[in-house]
Parts: sequence; structure tokens; C-alpha cells
Amino acid sequence: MSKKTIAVFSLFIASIFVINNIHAQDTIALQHGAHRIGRREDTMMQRWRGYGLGQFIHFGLYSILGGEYNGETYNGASEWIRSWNKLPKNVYDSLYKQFNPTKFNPDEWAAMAKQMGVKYVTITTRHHDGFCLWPSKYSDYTIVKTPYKKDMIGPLVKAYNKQGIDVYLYYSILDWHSKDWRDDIKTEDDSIAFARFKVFVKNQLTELLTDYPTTKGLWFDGTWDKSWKKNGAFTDSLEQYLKQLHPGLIIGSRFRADDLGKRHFDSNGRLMGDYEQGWERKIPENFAATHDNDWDCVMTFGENGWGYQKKWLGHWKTTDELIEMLTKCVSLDGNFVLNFGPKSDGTFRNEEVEAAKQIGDWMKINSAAIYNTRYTGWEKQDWGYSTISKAGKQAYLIIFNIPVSGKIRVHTKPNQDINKASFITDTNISLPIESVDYGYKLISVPQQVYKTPFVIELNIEQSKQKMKGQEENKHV
Ligand code: EAT
Repeated sequence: MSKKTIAVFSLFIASIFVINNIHAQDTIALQHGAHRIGRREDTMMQRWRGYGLGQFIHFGLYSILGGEYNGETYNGASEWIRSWNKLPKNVYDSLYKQFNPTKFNPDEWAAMAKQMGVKYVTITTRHHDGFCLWPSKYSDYTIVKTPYKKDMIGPLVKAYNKQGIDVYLYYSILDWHSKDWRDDIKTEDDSIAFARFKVFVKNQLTELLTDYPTTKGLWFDGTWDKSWKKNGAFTDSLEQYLKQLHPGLIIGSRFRADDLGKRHFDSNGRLMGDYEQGWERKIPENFAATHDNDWDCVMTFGENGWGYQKKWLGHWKTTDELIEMLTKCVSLDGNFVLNFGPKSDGTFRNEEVEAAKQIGDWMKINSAAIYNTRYTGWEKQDWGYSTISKAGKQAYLIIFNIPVSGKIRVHTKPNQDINKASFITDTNISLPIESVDYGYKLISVPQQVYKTPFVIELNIEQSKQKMKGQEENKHV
């Protein structure tokens, strides 16, 4: 062979090698990556998917301070106040001696949630400070050491379940109290201590699921540190253990790491966990951004801060804004979970009580558009958001922006006809529908001032034929 032939041949071999290598990189061999492709489809997960609206509760020692110390206001999130350099750590760590939510009435909490229309609640059993709201036998830093003495989680689970609301337990892996917790594992000592911490976590989680057997899922937090990321194998085996212990259990993507320490999505880009839990106060812009996964969005009334804050800093979301966020989430196949930060006496601040009531009043009329509905597959349209029933027979237009013409321009899928349109408040009265060019429908509503977002229900018929003009986009 001439030198030239050898060179060309080598290049050929090299190029095959490169191509093969690209494919090999597409799928990294993982023992602790995603164990499922696509959505989880069992009954429990379908129930989760149908919730639409949830409640989050942040309650703990930080609720006593309410974001203030010594007359000064902490600018960070109130449940993070322990990390404020103006607050001596021993002051925070002694707060448990005053923790006494004497006005805590689990039935009242559950009644408020029920009235608001929430289908599930997530409650902090142990936030980053390590303080446990249940009498854990594995910790010396629990509610039994406080003047209150009694368990809060058990009565809460019971009261919410009595109202038909599912309970999820929030649990932080990050733990400022445990001597064994580490943010990284650098030495042999670190790894010995963290090994003890892992046993502690497993014991506590087992205890929670055993003591509160109606728990539907665990909402994990504080899993972003290197110590946890270096323990992908452990996180995977713990998740599998918890699911065997508690069949149907739902755990989001914030829990574990893969072999290489990747979180949420494994090193091959596949979602780990039962739903994407990445959106803290963030809502994806469009359906593509959800990657067709289940997801939830946890939201605060304020701009930041989850625990009780005496002073509201910055913008405070109005009920209509929250309803818009709720409908946007549901229209993109996600659940919307609104956070509450009760005061240390165990009661809710008036603003939260009032907002819960207003959301509940709206839900009483419009919840058919929220519960057990899903993404319509339509593009986002100017008037607001849309959802569709599971069977695809009813679609809901949740209207936020009404055109001055009073004609709401709707674009369905090509094979969907609208048989009937009516206000959800009165489905006996049909609103006029006109078919216009390019498959649009104009639905006429009275030209008046609408004070709240409202819902139009559509009866959808799947047609075989495409509507004239809709099937093609001719350029002339
Ligand atoms: O304290 C918040 C709250 O519990 C929320 C659901 N998650 C916690 C949290 N800790 C963070 C640390 C860094 C960045 C964002 C955080 N959110």
C-alpha cells in the first residue's frame, strides 16, 4: 500500500471510530440512572396528575422569629435566618424551648385547605435546621422537647385525610443540626460520619412511613450538596427501599443522584424520580419545556421566603395572579402548589386566610377546568389558557384577556370540532360559535366588564375530516 492509501484508509477507520464513539456517548452505561422511560402510569401517579392544586406548609422554629431578630429584618428567606451572621447560632438553636403552637388546630387547617380546593398538602416534617415536627426516636431535636410536647404530623395527616386531602411529607437531607451531616466528603472521618448520617436518614424515613401509613409521597429538599451527589448508589437503593416499604409512594426528581452525581436528569438526560421537581417558583414557558414529564411548581405568596415572615418584603401576589399561575401550570400538565407559612402560635396570617378563601370561591365555580384535566395540545392563545378532560370531550378556556370585540378566537387541533360553547356557570345557555378561515372559531361573549378570570366549557367532537383551510398552509 502506498503512503497515500494508508493515510486515506487510516482516516476512514478513524472516522468510523469517531462515529461509533458519538453513539457510545449517547448512552452512558449507568447502574443508578433513570429506571423508567416516559411517565409513570399506575393508579397513584394518575391520581397525583389529577390533583391540579396543592398546598405547601412551612412550619418550624423559624416561624417564631418571622424573619426578624433584635428589631432587624433579615433580607433572605425567613426559614434560612439561622444562616444570618447577625443572629447568634445558639439563639436559634435554643428556639425550641419556646416552640409552643397552642392554637394549632389541625381540623381548622384541613378545613381551610378543603375550602380552598386543594387535593394534596406537603408539610415540612424537618427543614434544614434539623428540627423534627414529629416525635422521632432517632433525634434529640424534636417537638417532644418543646413546651408543646405533642406530635403535630399525626394529627395533621388525620385531619387532612378526613377531608379527603392526600398528605406528602417534606424532608430536608441538608441538616444543620446533625453532627454527622457533611456538605462534602473529603476525609475518612467525613465518610464515617456521613455513613452514620445515611443510617439516620433511612431510619427517620422508615419511621415517617410507618407511623403515618397514609402518606402518599415524600418531597425532598437539600439534596444538592456534594456529599449527597457522591452517594448516587445509596440514594438509588434508598429510593427503591422506600418504594418497596410503601407501594405507590411518589418521590420527585430532587431526591437522588446517578452514578456520576447528576441530579434530576441522569447522565443520559432521562428524568430520575416520578415527576420533575425542578421548578421552585418557576413555571415552564411552554409545553416543550416540560419535556412531556409530570411536574409540579411550588409557589410562595411573596417573592422569596417560605416560613412565616412578619413583614412582607417586595411584591405580594394577588389572588388573580395566583389563579393565573395555577391555570398556566395545569394547562401545561403540571400541579400548582401554593405555600403557607403559619405563625408560631399555629394560626395562619389573615392575608393567607383571605387568599385561600378567594381561591376556594373561584375553585368552587371553575374546578372542572382544573381537576383531572390535562394539556390540550393547542398552542398558547391570546385569551388565556386551555385544559381538556381526560376523555377529551370537554375543553376549558380559562379567560384572562378578553378582546374588546367580545369574540374569543380559538384554535383547536385540526380533527377537533366544537359542538357547543357555554359559560361553565351555565351550560344550558350556548354561546354563539362561528367558524372562520384557517380553522379558527369565534366564540362570542357579552361585552361587559369581567372582574375575575372565567371559564368557557367547550364540547369537543373528534372529527375524521380536517376543517377546510386548516390542513394546509399554502403559499401563493
Ligand atoms: O427553604 C427553601 C424552601 O424550603 C424551598 C421549598 N426549598 C428550600 C430551599 N433551600 C435553598 C437553598 C438554595 C437555593 C434555593 C433553596 N430553596
